[in-house]
Amino acid sequence: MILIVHHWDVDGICSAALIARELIQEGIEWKNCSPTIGKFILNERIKKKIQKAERVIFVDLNMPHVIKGLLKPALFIDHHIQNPIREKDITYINPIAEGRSPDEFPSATWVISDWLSKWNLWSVLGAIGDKGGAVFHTPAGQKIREIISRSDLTESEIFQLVSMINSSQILMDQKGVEDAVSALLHFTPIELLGNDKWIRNLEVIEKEIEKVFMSINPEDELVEIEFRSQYNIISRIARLAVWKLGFNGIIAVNKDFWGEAQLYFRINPDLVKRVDVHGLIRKLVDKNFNAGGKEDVMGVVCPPERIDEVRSMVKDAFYEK
Ligand SMILES: [Mn+2]
Repeated sequence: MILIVHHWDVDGICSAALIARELIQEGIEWKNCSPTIGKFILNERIKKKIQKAERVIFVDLNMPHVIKGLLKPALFIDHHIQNPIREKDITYINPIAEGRSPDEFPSATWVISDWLSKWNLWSVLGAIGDKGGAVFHTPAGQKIREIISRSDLTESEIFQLVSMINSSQILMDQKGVEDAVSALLHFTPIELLGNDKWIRNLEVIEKEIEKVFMSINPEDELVEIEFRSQYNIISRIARLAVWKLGFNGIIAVNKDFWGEAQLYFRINPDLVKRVDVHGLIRKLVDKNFNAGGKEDVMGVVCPPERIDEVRSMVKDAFYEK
């Protein structure tokens, strides 16, 4: 049996489906699983599954350390920036680590499709899942448009399907993530758009987000939102506030995400010259916070009692104090 271990996001799920379809065609028995949502380690459950497998295929998992001590043949396919893995019995496929441009390979699905010379809608779903609409303006954009135009779906239906496949991880539904691979294999894209469970998931997510937005003051330049949710909705909330509602900045805080606090800070892209988000991330990392992001967005996970310290540093950065 071959075990496919994949990321819990849309790219990971579609990458696993691309690999599984090849194995099915070869008549090879396979199973799939995903590490605990949000945790970049292999828990005991996965380690046991790996022990039982003859070979392992890791897809879209930015955790090259999993190879250490594996003791069986593996294929590691990724598109994250990494030092290339050179180890016995490990086949490593990552064009980005070999020096190719991340724009050419927006997702792990793209790497797999390129490697197999087989492209389909899953290749596109993974790329849009990872890069959003921006992927149309990359070197991969042309091919993505071609695949979409040959498919039965419109562009907006494809974005809808990406949200649907992504819904399980937002709701922290581990089994939902793992079952999604079989769903892709067994149903056509049109049928998937009618997947009852995913439709209900999206409704639950929308309701949770609406609840959070009820408390905001539309006059604020920097909107502050505080809530408690077991769902991983914080990045969607930050995007909605800036991209859809037009706020210049948002600080969103989930005070109790499975015992930890999450903070997301996003600014309007027009403000990236004024507000130094990279500098803020550096300051937080210097203080041992688990912070990461880009020029217009930043996320932190920390113990709840330290969240006010983060919040005041974010405000200082936004108001350039
Ligand atoms: Mn990916």
